[in-house]
Amino acid sequence: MATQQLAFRTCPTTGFKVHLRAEKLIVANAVTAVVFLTLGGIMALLIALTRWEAVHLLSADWYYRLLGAHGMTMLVYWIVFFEIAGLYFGGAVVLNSRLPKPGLGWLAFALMLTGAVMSNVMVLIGQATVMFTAYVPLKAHPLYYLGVVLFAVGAFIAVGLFFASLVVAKVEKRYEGSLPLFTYGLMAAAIIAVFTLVGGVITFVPALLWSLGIFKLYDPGAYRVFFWAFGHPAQQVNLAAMVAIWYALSSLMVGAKPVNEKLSRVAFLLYILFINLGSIHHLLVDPGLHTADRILNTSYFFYLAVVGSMIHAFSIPAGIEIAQRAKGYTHGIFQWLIKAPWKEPGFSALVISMVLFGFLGGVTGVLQGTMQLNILVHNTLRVPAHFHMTVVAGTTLAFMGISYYLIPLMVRRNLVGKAWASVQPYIYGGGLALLFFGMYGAGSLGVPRRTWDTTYSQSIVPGPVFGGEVNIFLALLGIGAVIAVIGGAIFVILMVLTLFFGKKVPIKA
Ligand code: HEM
Ligand SMILES: [Cu+2]
Repeated sequence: MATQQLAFRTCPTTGFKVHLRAEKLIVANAVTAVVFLTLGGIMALLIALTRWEAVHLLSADWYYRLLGAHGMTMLVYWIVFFEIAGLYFGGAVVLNSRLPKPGLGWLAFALMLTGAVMSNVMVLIGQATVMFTAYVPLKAHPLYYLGVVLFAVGAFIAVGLFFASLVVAKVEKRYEGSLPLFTYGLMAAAIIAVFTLVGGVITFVPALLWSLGIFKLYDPGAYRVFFWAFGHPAQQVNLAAMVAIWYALSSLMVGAKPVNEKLSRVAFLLYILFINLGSIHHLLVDPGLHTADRILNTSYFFYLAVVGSMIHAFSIPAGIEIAQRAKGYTHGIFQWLIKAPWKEPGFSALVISMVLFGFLGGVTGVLQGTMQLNILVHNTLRVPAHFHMTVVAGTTLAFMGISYYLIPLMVRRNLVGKAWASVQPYIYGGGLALLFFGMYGAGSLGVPRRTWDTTYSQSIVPGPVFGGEVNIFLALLGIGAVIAVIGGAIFVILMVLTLFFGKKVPIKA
């Protein structure tokens, strides 16, 4: 039968029945994600080389434009396009089922792409220099907000399609028992995505009307509350998707099983139930909220979600250890670890992602999320230090790790440049760790984030504000960024080479 008439093919590697119309959507979303990752990476390099005082590359105008564009391109466009690809994969392919109404998937894709391009163009032409958070009263061109809203609506449709695919798989009896843990984790991410996207619309529609002049006032305090109803859970979508991928990679790489699958599922449930409580950690310096709310929330309640992460943090390494020991690597305490497949990019990406996320991202997040410390470090470089360990070293690296397996499967070509792939996570992770220490050190000395002029050479503050030691940290930031960008570029190049030149895998019905 000709390829066009086939509805499904059988994947020769995994045995999955792959719905071909879902496959096309997965490839389109994943490729678009990688394009945004590339753009975001170029912007990252330019802004990092500006923060490195000795280089101080960009003009102030371009630094602020690219800062905002980098934040949106990476944290929203790269991540969400990839997640949508992942949702279609987890909802249709992993369940040996189909994606209902693929046409809606293309509508979602078109809305998301239009929105992303529209908002980024507005930033690049200098009509929306509002940075990632677009805090009111900073005002952007109406098309910027419209772009963000279109993107959110598109993503909403895609998430709806994922839920529909779960229903179809259940009704058509494509799997037995409960959902596989990977898909279950993605479902948790998708549930969180629903209220995230609603939050996005509540934030940005009024901003659009305000920018159009229809609303005369948009209260900055209210905006911040709305914004973080979107911005905080958005990170938990990434968190849940990342953890789902951790489980998938640990199983793919060494055949690990969760030690107690029910407990792992409960941990995902904790995310859904309690993650929103964490939103207040973004508002700790806001005068509008009562101190009691802020302290009670961030010093007590939000740990309930942290408990979820702690469960995964013990469960996954334990699963790996058990699987390795079962293979006979029982000598001493660490033979199981030494004999792990360190050259397999999926494994190294998994471990580096877990270590950097947990020890640097998680720990700094829990610390800086307390009222007392937050008052000191708010708006310093310690904040981006923290979140580059969560969404970059954690989520982005995990996404890269699974891409080495998922993208070749979906484009039906063999991965090109395996040797490069096996060093890539180390380069990317190593660069990011340096970036972290640079940002963290400078931030601890009080250097603000989001400033072009660290030396205050142009400001009314007389004399140097910081001692020379901050320059060491800012240099570390710059050097780490260069290394991380090289690591990111290797990933992108391998994906592009695979897409165009990878050895073709013949299609089987
Ligand atoms: C090679 C990788 C990367 C490097 C070197 C890098 C570097 C930087 C630098 C230097 C800043 C500016 C800090 C400041 O001056 O305030 C920044 C901001 C930011 N980055 Fe990255 N970054 C990278 C990847 C990513 C990724 C993958 C994401 C998201 C998934 C991300 C999300 C953000 C966000 C949200 C901001 C804040 C934007 C704002 O303040 O408006 N970055 N990054
Ligand atoms: Cu948050």
